Formats: sequence, structure tokens, C-alpha cells
Amino acid sequence: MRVPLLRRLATLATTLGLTSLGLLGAGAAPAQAAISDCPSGYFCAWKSDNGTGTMFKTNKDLSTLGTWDNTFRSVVNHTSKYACVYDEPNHDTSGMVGVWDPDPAGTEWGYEHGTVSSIKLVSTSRECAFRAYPAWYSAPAPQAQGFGDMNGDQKADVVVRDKAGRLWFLRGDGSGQLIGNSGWNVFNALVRHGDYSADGREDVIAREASTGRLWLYPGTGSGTLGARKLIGNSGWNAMSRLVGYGDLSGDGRTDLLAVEKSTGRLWLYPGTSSGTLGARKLIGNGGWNAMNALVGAGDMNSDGRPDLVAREASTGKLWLYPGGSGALGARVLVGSGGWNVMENILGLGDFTGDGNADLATSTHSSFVNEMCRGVGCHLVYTGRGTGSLNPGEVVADDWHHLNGIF
Ligand SMILES: [Ca+2]
Ligand SMILES: [Ca+2]
Ligand SMILES: [Ca+2]
Ligand SMILES: [Ca+2]
Repeated sequence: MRVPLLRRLATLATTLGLTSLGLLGAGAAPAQAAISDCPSGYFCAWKSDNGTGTMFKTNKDLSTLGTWDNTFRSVVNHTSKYACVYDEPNHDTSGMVGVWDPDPAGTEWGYEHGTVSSIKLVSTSRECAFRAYPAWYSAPAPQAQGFGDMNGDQKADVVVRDKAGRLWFLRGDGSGQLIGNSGWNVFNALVRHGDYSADGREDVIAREASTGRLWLYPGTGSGTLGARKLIGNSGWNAMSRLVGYGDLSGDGRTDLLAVEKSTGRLWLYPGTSSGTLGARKLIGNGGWNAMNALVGAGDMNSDGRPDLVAREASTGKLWLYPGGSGALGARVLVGSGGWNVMENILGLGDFTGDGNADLATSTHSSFVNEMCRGVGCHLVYTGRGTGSLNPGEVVADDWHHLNGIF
């Protein structure tokens, strides 16, 4: 069906796209002939409201429609892509933008408004009005942090999984690079925080939903990932959370933390020189299921040891658990509430360039701020170097319609 695409401007939410004029379901009488006429892989349209008369079809992007300009009254998107329809030519988003969902079976058709002037077929709905990935900007840190930086330029990077299962590397200059063509949606946890394979390059760890297996994707040092290696045979779905932490065990190697779903216990899986994980050690007796976000945030309190940030589900409070020698110290409140409006909380080290570790977030639908509201607002919380954070600042509004940011 056709859905209007939300597009937020800097100061307020604006809706692009007309309200759908409705959808005729499969089997509606006048649609049968029209649907069967539209070949698989094509977006088709008619000048009539009932799919009769001459048929328009395309299987590629069109920046103008020639004699078909402003004529579409009924359409079928018989493709596996999202069909973006623009009131303006050249896919210009200053006018109305509508999105027809993929309909690979070609069984649904609906009304258009006689206003379409260009068409684009894309893999994710956000690409109708945005790039596939959001913009990410980071300043160079004064010194290498050992995590947050996959290409070794001392600028913190972000990795994004889109809804089509592609993986994008955001190097911090607003650009994005495709580093995974497809298939990444089979994972139900994606973790990165430093070097697990002991080659000095930051890696990614991924948990396969269907098998509970854990895979190491070694970083190549340029932002891309090398051939994966199995580091956990099974059972990892017993964990409600996986956290790339940094070195807690004190041997200089990056460790993984995991919360056991059934017990609420927190386990440390020590990193080894081979990229595998060593024998686990209990570092939290229970209660960790009360936390609905855990972030390996790096050294937030400037004592030279990485720390853990945790969000308490019942209160929306943010706690800092200072890292010690193989254990976490007594927690300190660093966010008094309201943090449950965050969809993602990212620990990427210092990305503002003052030497203090920061946090980056993106929001759920319930977020409201004079600069941005709803899903996909991106806020930066600069660290003070003491463990506490400065108030969040909205810096972007296009972190929505994605399937993971880490
Ligand atoms: Ca970098
Ligand atoms: Ca590595
Ligand atoms: Ca370690
Ligand atoms: Ca610390």
C-alpha cells in the first residue's frame, strides 16, 4: 500500500505525502485484469481509477514521465522494491513523496492522485527521501582510544544496519560506505568495541538468531570486514544482552560482557590472543535484567579504565558502573531519568575532540524536543571526564527507518 513518508525538518515534524486514497484488495473486481497485465518486476499505472485502458510500466528509476506526467490514477507495484512516487520531477523531495510497499506477488493495487512526476525503486523506504544511512560527524580524538575507530584515523565511526540487511560504515564526515551487501538481518545482536583478534584493528561480533552462534568479523583497518570466524558454537541466545566492553580483565585484551536471560547474571568473557573467548567469569550475581540497555562506553570517568553505562528499565535512569580490575565498582547515577526515550545509546569514545568520552543516542517515537520529535532524532551527550554528562543536544533528525546502529 501507499504510505506517506515522514520527513522531519530541523525545527518541526512535517509530513510529506498525501493521505492514501485507499487500497483495493486482491480480487476486487476491476483490478483483476490490471494486475495480471503488470509484469513481475514492474511498477505499473493507469490513467483510469480502475486499472483499465493503456498501461504504463517501468522497472527502473524515471526522473520524468513524459506524456504520463501527472496522469497516474491507479497503480500496482509488482516488484520487491519500494516504489517512491514524487509530485516533482527528478525525485525532488520538496513536493509530496509517497511510498508504495513492495508487492512481489502483485496482488494489491491502489489509487494515485494524478500528481506523480517521477519514480524511484529502492531497497528501503527511507531512501525515497534520504540516503540509505544517516549522517554521522565526529571530530578527531587527541589520542587513539582502541575502540570506536575502525579505520584508524582517530575519528569515531558508526556502523548502521538498514532494513534491507545491508551494513554501512559511517566514517564521521557525513558519508557512508557499503560494507555488507545483504544478509545482515539474520543477526539479533551486533557488537563492536575494540580489537578481539589481536591485530590492532577493531572488529565486529554478531549473533545469529536462528542458531545462537557467535561470529567474529575481523576488521581490516579500513572500515570493511574480513572473512568471519566462528567464536561461539551455540547457546548465545540464552543471553539477553551482549556488550563489547574493552579490557576489564586487565590483560590488555578486549572482553565481552553478557547478561544471562534466565538468571539476570552478568558474565565476563575474556578476550584471548586468537579472537576466541576464554572461560567466562561471573561479575554480577543477578539483577541485570532490570537494565534495558548496556553500553561499553569507554573510560567515562578518566581513571584509565573503561566503564559500563546501564539504563534501568523501570526508572529510565542511567547508571555508570566504573570498571575496576576484573570487576565493576559501585554504580554512580549519571542520568536522573528520561533515558527510555532512547532507541540506541552508543559508546564511541571521544568524538567531540576534547579527550572526554561521549555518548551518542537516537530516539523512539515518544521523544519530544523543540528541535526534533519522534523516531530518529540523533542526540549527542558530551562527557565531562568525570563520568557525568552534559545535557543532550539534537544534532540530526534522520536516524530513523533503520535496523540497528552500533
Ligand atoms: Ca575512524
Ligand atoms: Ca581485530
Ligand atoms: Ca581482557
Ligand atoms: Ca573509568
